[in-house]
Amino acid sequence: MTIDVQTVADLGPDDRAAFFDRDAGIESVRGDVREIVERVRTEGDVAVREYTSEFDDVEVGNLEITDDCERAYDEIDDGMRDAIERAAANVREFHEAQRPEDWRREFSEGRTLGRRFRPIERVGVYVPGGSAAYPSSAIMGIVPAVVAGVDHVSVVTPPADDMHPVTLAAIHAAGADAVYCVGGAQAIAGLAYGTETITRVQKVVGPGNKWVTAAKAEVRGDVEIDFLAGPSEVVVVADESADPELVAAELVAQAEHDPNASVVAVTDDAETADAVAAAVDEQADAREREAVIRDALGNDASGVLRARSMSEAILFAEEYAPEHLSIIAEDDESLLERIDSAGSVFLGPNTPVAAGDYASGTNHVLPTNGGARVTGGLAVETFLRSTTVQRLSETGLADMGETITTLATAEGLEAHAESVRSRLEDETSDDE
Ligand code: HSO
Ligand code: ZN
Repeated sequence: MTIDVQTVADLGPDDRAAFFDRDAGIESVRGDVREIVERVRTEGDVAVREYTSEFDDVEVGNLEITDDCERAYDEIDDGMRDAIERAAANVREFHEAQRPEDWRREFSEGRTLGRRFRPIERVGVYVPGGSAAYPSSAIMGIVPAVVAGVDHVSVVTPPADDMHPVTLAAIHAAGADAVYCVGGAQAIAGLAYGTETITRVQKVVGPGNKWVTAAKAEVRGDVEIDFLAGPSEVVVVADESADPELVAAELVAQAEHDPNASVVAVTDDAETADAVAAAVDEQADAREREAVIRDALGNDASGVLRARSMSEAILFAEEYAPEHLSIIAEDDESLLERIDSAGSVFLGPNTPVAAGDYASGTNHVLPTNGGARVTGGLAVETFLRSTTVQRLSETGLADMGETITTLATAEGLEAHAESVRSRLEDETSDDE
């Protein structure tokens, strides 16, 4: 298969929509998911076990596997433990730098306002398992919660006859408090509503397949969620200075995640576009997950594109609002200035997306399907709630008295106005 280079300017409205309105594919399972969620909500562990047997083909003994994670951590080889610890340390360090400080400030005389931040008490993290076991996602989901100071971090991860030891070890290293071997929609429902075994949480986060994502959409409202994180996406914006092999490597890497992954290269240079298309084809051939990669490359939201200018290329990336944006171009910082919508940005030829996927320290749980237009990825703030605090002095209140009473009267809320007036009157009589 050879990959055709398309021209941005020639894309019709339907082609553009295919790039910009990517479908997370959750519609197809919505009905089934609703039923699973409802049964877990009303029947608890019995339903969890039944679905686990049906979908994962595993008869689980203990649903809780917290101790198994500690054991796996002790038993994996030293090199693996070091890799987990190093990645977790970098993620911890970057997230600690995000922790907001409580603050107060006097905005005008006698009017002091501030914000304080407190962790959510109980959160649930979904850690994907099965054929795509992701120890890295355990670190990305759990560490920010721990850094935020969450009291109880529950983790759910799909069961298997042989649970992936590195995933279990990473869950332990990241600092989970309780771990349950349950996956899919039944796991999300268990966290959202609680069962005899699973502690009910206040917020559910983490990436998953379409069942997990549809279940998060279903329980939203009864429990907080982070956002809907679907199949991986990358847009690489490249100019003629970029090495086509590196650009292609970025596309092929994210394509190997999922047949529904979306991967795009966009460049103003015709030769670069042709070379990237050829390199993608060649590299895909050499990869073990070639079939997955080829499916992803064939998606309507994937492709190698030629723009008339870098300006057009960067506008395309902005409109795409990708999960990952890589800029490999001479003027990368000024191109970045024109980007508002991207989950995570990777600048320069030495910054592969895989660095952020595993170990540089940024979070890899990021909004897909255009979610970057309205939200960022998992962060310490995801696990915090904020409270505002104020104190007014007599002068501070007097200064605003008329403003408040005027507006309160306009709203027909005389008692509001009175609660202010009575204080101001007290103050006048005190002064006399
Ligand atoms: N690129 C994925 C995260 C990941 N990559 C995990 C490797 N392992 C997020 O879109
Ligand atoms: Zn990845």
